[in-house]
Amino acid sequence: MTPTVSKWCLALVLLVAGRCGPTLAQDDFLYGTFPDGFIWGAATAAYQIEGAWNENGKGENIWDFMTHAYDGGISDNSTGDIAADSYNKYLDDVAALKETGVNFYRFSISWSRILPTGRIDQINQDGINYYNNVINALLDNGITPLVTLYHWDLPQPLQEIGGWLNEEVVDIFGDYANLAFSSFGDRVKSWITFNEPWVQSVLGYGYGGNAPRIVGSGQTDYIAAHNQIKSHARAWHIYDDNYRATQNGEIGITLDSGWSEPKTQSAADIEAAERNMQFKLGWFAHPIFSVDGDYPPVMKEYVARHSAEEGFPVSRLPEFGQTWVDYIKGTSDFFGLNHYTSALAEYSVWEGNWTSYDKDQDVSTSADPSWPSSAAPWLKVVPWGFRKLVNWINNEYNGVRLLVTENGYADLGEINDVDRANYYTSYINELMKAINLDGCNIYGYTAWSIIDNFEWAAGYSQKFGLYSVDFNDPARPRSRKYSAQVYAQIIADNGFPAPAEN
Ligand code: GBH
Repeated sequence: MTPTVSKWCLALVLLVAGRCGPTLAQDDFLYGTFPDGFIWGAATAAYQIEGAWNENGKGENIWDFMTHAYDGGISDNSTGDIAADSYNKYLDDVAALKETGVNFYRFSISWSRILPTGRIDQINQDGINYYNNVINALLDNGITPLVTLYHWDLPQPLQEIGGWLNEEVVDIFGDYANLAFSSFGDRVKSWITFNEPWVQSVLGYGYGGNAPRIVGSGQTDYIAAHNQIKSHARAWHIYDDNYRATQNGEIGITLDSGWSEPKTQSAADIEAAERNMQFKLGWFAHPIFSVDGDYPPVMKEYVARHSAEEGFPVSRLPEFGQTWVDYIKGTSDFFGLNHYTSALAEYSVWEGNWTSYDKDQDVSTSADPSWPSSAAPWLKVVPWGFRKLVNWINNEYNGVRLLVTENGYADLGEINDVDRANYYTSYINELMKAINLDGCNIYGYTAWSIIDNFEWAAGYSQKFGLYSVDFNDPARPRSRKYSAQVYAQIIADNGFPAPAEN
């Protein structure tokens, strides 16, 4: 017996040393596979792909309105009027997904397509039919639908009553969610309420680069976020109360976050990086995923102090009150994470008598000049930041079940997209380290995006697709890129098995 036992012990020691030991440097590639049952997907969003902006009863939304304005605010003056024409060509998208071998497809419903005014009293049956067709085509091809209710495309009539600044929209969103659950929930078992409420709040209602282009950083962004968090909780409770028992699905939220690395090892920079994480991710995650609920204490403290210094009678950060804190806490069955890049964070006091979300943090962020860039200036390639981020989330929110709902790379549209393929390989490898070496509770990964699409304020100037779309051809043909082959191989292998020794 003894020799057998020691042989196993030795094997175990070697295994542990080889995997966790100091021999694995930060950027070293790790061979291995993901746990059995790990799920793989690819994503899109309605406004970015569908086109058909006013066809068959669809109403106008805030992106239609913004891009049609005299100064539409899009870098190449484009719109999503036609985009990839997925309203007509969704079967091509399903074929691409099938060829890639994904388990699931994450797409969003255009609120205005099924409720042209945003409100429940006028249902557009053609819109319902369209999503039924998409869902049924996916299921026929063995692909599970993962549906986002809100990916930034608020119906314009709701903007006219203030959009996310108006608390009435909380119940109106609840009605929309209810319609989606009752129409599609017999087949859709995974729901995401909001995609990246940070972006909707900070860019849409703070700095104003995204629709609805409201400028009021440090004020209106906080209010827009507040009402989106309440709306999320409202939809979760509607599902939990009325659908969960019969439909047996799950419902969560998708939050975006980069990783904030301290610029130096000074205590001030280490604290600044942590504070930056709490202001970005904690702002939305703490109310929903923490034990106590509510906004992060450090965020409440900093916004209150800055508000007082600026002469505001009360903090610019709204308060939930205990009833809402309790109503919001615990309202996500999984943690959806969108991640692309990292930043260096340092302590920095912003002088001046104006309000801003960034100023409230006493932090400045920058990119390390050694980090490779992409065609999107904000997107630097920092694979190790992904591993640190998911570890931070795992620690902060008690091993929460995490699904990566977006990750991807921008270029100018090459078919032989080696940089994108390398990005996917290195980022997915870091994710595997977080699971296999660090024990993070992560059950799936989603590539952004299956096809090239309308990249918001960057229009069609930046491409994220695994498949290219020819936007100059009315037929919008799709072609497979090199990265799609690489991603398909990772999926087929469930990771990166060591090459056979011979
Ligand atoms: C995601 O946002 C979106 O969910 C998706 O729709 C989008 O296509 C994809 O990423 C790729 O961008 O130009 O300096 O103002 C990711 C988070 C936050 C990244 C806003 C771009 C703009 C930075 N995004 N950020 S800046």
